[in-house]
Amino acid sequence: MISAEKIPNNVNLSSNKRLQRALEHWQPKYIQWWRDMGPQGFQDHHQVYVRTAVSVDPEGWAHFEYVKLPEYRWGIFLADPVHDRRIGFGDFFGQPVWQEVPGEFRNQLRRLIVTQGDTEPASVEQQRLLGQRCPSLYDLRNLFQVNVEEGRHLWAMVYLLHSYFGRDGRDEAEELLERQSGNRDKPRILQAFNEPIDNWLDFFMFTMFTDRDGKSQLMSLSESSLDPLARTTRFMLTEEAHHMFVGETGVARILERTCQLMKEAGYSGDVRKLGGIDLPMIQKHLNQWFSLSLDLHGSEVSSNAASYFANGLKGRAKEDTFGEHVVKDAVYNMEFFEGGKAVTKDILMRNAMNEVLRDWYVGDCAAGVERWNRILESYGFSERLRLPDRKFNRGIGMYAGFHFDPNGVPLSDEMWERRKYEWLPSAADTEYLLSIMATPVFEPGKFANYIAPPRRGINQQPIDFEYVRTEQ
Ligand code: BYC
Ligand code: FE
Ligand code: FE
Repeated sequence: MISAEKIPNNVNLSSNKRLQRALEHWQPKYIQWWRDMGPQGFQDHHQVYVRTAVSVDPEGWAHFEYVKLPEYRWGIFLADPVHDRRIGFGDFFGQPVWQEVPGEFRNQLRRLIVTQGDTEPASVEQQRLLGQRCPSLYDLRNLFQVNVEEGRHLWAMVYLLHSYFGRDGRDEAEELLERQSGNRDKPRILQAFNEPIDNWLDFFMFTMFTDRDGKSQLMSLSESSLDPLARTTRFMLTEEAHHMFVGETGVARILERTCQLMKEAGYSGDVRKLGGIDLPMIQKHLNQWFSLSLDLHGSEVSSNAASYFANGLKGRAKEDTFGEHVVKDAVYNMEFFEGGKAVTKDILMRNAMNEVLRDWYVGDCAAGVERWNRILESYGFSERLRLPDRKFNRGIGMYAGFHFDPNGVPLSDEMWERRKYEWLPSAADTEYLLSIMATPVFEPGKFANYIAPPRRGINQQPIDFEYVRTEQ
């Protein structure tokens, strides 16, 4: 009983001694990783008001309390099983879902789970220095909430690796703690997770756009025929909503403050002179994280994606809203860039599954940008934020070898080199952001000059609540 308590769970861990032992063996390594690579300077002397998942009950799955971060109770929670659940897409449509991993799909599934798992600790590593530059205690708490939950998402994937992939799975679980974001020799698997996030504008854009890739990928994995994978990702989505809330409202609050400063600065005034973040700067960071997150959806034409779909490993977001689920002969009318111009061709839909998911993702992002633009509108400004063209700044897929401006107009290499910092953050931009974030704000209810307070606090607490307490 006491032992089972070590790892909170709803998978009856205490009845599977082997698994329990394996996970308890991994746990201290995880804690060591958290101490080394997690939030710097906020390990032993701070109590953080965070929510902890304690069940999967939609009414009361979490509870709030002060904890020291290394003592957070990272647990394993799978959404409740669906009675008589059937495979929802691909070649095995209609058959019962799998409770074990079929031998023929073992490698593919392992790879998907490892790739998903790798992103979770990566993001914690990327964000480890942000606490020392926080704009408020409210934001500091939100950062740590996101961090501990990404840690829990790693636990979710490690549970699957240990439970279903034997020796290989255990080895993979170790390696998930060994790769490091941005490390030259042992980088994280996907590129966006090797980029630094050293200022809060990057953090908010990351949680808006990159956590939203988490949402789209988790939605497609939650359709999986491997039932434990579907159930664990379904529960992860519950937590993901808060991460995107942090990003969307974080940028919204910066925008609001920028609007106030624009009014104050007058028509030809300079927001930076007032210590704020100007609109072009916000747009550049949007461009950066949106394009990096488009890359996370993989190549437009992908035989990997076709095979994941055919085998029932990874479906479309909201698969049950589609009319047809086998998708054998259907085609996708795709734009290609050939000889310097756009041509469209039909390709088999199964090969276009990355693009189908990207379409869903772009729509979800566009709705968020619309909500931001309402702030500019309410202040009477005619400027608007916008998503850059999909071809802009791509490192993966068919546009990777070319250059385009945010309108999708092709550019020569030379032109790109000359102009790229009109659209992406330059070293000078980063330096400016770091300069206005150099002094952290730790006083309850106070906010850095470049960001407006939130509308309300967390868990019905007041805005000036002491979300993070320092121990003397
Ligand atoms: N960077 O057919 P292709 C989250 C590789 S975020 C580097 O295009 P595929 C979170 C690819 O591996 C969600 N390499 O790709 C957010 C392949 O390599 P090989 C994470 C890349 O396989 C915030 C080659 O290029 N979850 O949860 O169809 C905070 C060509 O492959 C990239 C998942 O990703 C890249 N961006 O699709 C915390 C779900 N893209 O075979 C957490 C699981 C591709 O030539 N992963 N490559 O060696 C997948 O479903 C797929 O692996 C991908 C790639 C969609 C990512
Ligand atoms: Fe996550
Ligand atoms: Fe997340």
